[in-house]
Amino acid sequence: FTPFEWDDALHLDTQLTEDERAIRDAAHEYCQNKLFPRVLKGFREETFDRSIMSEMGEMGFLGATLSTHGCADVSYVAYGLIAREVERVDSGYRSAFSVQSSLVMYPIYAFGSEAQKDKYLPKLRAGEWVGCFGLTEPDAGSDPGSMRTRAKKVDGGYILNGSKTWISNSPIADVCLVWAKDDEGVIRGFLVDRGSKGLETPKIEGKFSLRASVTGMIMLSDVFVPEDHMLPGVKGLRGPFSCLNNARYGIAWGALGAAEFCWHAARQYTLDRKMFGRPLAATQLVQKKLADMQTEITLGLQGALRLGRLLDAGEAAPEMISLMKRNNCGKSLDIARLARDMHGGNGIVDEYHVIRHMVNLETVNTYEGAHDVHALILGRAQTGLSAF
Ligand code: TGC
Ligand code: FAD
Repeated sequence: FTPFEWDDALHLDTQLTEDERAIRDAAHEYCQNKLFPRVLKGFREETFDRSIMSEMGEMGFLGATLSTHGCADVSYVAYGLIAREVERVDSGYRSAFSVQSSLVMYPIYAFGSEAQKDKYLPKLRAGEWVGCFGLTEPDAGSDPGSMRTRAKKVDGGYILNGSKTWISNSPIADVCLVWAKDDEGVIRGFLVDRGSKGLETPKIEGKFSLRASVTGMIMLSDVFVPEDHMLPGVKGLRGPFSCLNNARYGIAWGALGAAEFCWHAARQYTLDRKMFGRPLAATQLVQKKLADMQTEITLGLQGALRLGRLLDAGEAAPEMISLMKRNNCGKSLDIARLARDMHGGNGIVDEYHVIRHMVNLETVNTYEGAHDVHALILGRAQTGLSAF
């Protein structure tokens, strides 16, 4: 037998290619040296430092799986490893990375015209422009098919009316990808540029979760969008869901980054903290909690890696993504709650970071398909019965 590595129990490291390890290490260094020092201020003041987008662009993170317009053309596994490193610092920073890459750049790449790709992809890749993805509405969350936002055909384009809510980055976005129903009731994607008359993107204040990410609404009041701003290559819910597949996959890795931070912090804290004359880590209850964290994280990472390899081979199904997104978010949230408890009173202080991860993971467990909604997707896939 080889010696046991407590923090890489099933040797994830040796299952990666040399390129993937190099990308992970570069991402780790950037995230720890550049992102981590800013997160307390961002979270306390509920602000997102816009320059993070440009830095991620410089690092080649944005749209990294795409193969055109200067994008890095890395594997899905490498994309997942970046998400894990970013979310090890904060789920809100990973949100910024996911939205730009999977929810804005990917649909332009997959469904956009050549002119749309040429106009948007280079600027989004560089982080020079920020994009946002408007699907959710005040009365259409888990059921986006019931959206009310409308795109009425007029001479030379469309008039958009409606409102989107809970939109990551909308207050700072240069372009909003808005999903709306046309005159036939078919969902289409529209690229709405900042400055369009009738467009407003107010910030949502008072979040207790994901405070280092800016979230807002998209209000559309008779906004004229030229014909060539509609994504020509996709119709129906398949459009937004195709983007969500990629983002949900990244979250399956990312959530585990946050969980790993919490696990390592709980281990160190209970090794250092003495109570009843011995380290907390010398107690059976604490060791059981650490063993549970280690087990779930190890299994979750293996699942995420397997899914990434299937995506890279073009052999993944959306239900696989639901399974891993649901499992890894739910397990990471449990781990963060345990870590918070193991820190005792200190666990509620932001300088120990575990409570920030804990409250962030409440959002991560809800967005991109709530935990129970993914259970219903899996339930439908194995029974043939829709229970939504
Ligand atoms: P359903 O009948 O299942 O499907 C309608 C059409 O869509 C197609 N489709 C998919 N295509 C590709 N990938 C997928 N994962 C797909 N899922 C469905 C399907 O084939 C069908 O196509 P067609 O051509 O036959 O019409 O639709 P439904 O209305 O019954 O859907 C139910 C349900 C629950 C599965 C779905 O609505 C759902 O997933 N709800 C969750 C909503 C959600 O995830 N919202 C996310 C908003 S964006 C966000 O949260 C960003 S946070 C970003 C961040 O900050 O990181
Ligand atoms: P609801 O759909 O009202 O669900 C409430 C509860 O009911 C959940 O627990 C759900 O699991 C449960 N539920 C729903 N339907 C059923 C059912 N049939 N059976 C049993 N239980 C059910 N959206 C975007 O479009 N773009 C973004 O960039 C974006 N960013 C976000 C950022 C943040 C910080 C947050 C919090 C959300 C964001 N969202 C975004 C929205 C997110 O995707 C939605 O919040 C999510 O899809 C859930 O919708 P809802 O909030 O309307 O909850």
